[in-house]
Amino acid sequence: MTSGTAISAQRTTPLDVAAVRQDFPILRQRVHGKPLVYLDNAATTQKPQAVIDRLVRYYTEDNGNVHRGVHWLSERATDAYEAARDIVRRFLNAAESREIVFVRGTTEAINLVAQTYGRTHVGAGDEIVISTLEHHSNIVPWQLLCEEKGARLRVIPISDSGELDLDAYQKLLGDRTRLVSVVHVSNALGTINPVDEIIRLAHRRGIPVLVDGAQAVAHMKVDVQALGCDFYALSGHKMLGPTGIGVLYATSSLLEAMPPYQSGGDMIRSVTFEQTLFNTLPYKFEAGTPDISGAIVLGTAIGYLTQVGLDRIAAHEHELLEYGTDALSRIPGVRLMGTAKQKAGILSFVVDGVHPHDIGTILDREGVAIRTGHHCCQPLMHRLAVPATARASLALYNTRDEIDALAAALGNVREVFA
Ligand code: 7TS
Repeated sequence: MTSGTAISAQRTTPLDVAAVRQDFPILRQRVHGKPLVYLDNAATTQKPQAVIDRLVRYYTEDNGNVHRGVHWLSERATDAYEAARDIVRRFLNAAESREIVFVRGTTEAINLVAQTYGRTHVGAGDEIVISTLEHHSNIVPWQLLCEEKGARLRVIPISDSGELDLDAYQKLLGDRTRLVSVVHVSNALGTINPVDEIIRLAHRRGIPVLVDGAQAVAHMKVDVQALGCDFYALSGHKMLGPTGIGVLYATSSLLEAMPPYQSGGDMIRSVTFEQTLFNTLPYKFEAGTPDISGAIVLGTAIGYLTQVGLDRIAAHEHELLEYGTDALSRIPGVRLMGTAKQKAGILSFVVDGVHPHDIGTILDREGVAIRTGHHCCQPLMHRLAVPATARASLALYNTRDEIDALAAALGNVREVFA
């Protein structure tokens, strides 16, 4: 879409969910004799046919190792791999494609920063600021680093509705703060954090900020330059792409100054037994044969998301969130967890007298897939004083009918335990 008219049409025309659903073959399945209602998108999203086809086509026509052969297939695979990097760059609006490092996922992206930037910049007595909303993958790497260095983890508290306390955040920032690392959208509660403000406040003191974008990029437009973040992490499988591929965005000045993460082939310029010179960005951080097909297919997934339009996806999911919030609030005994004003499509809840695991099992019999448990956010569960929640998480292909199916199945849960 290039014309102004087409772009404004994209903003105003609602998403055609029926057409979108046609693109996702897995959604046609029946589970236990019932139509599949897939509401576990925060764990992983389903894949459109275009993504599946591209994966098959890669191994049918394009497979070769990248950056090494002069032969046709190697060049073809290299071109597609580097084209995918540029698709990611455009998607995130990064300034340069060398700021896009392919990794396995958000977890690896955060570990990379902890092990490279973290190990060179954090020392005894220094502090790293995270928040109560973080996934374990944005807690444990910092905890390990702090243990190694004698540094301290500081945690931004939240309100009962699941919003960050920005006054407390400002007070946490000090001369010893070396990094702020916060989630963009909470996977457990759906809270959309004011990351622009968080970054602005950190940058006033010259502190870099990492944003965990795992739950944001498939649901809203993200512009890393507009945000001004220093690092942004994402997972391909949560944005219609395959598992095993993800991205670390970092500004080129930071990446240049960081030591390599893993070492071996592809990340070197020259090796002697005495000395190794590292490759240029981003290859310095991509040791070994990467997930070539994963990166290429992630490019296809991004193309799909962009074509449908992230503004339309966000509007559709917001409408469903409101519909679902209303539907669940009417069910006696259901208590919604996380009622932030700015929320993405996540409905986390508990049901009086029923363990979340039992909710999940009963819903599964109705064909409704949700996740139950602590969602890899045990400190957050502790703060909310619940051991676990049941969580329905939305994506572009979900419908009001599916929310109705969730609400009806939840009615059964209470009958079973009445
Ligand atoms: N950060 C957030 C906010 C996440 O939601 C997840 C995965 C991760 C990081 C880790 O991503 P990975 O792709 O490296 O594993 N969240 C979930 C979830 O909510 N249910 O299953 C995985």
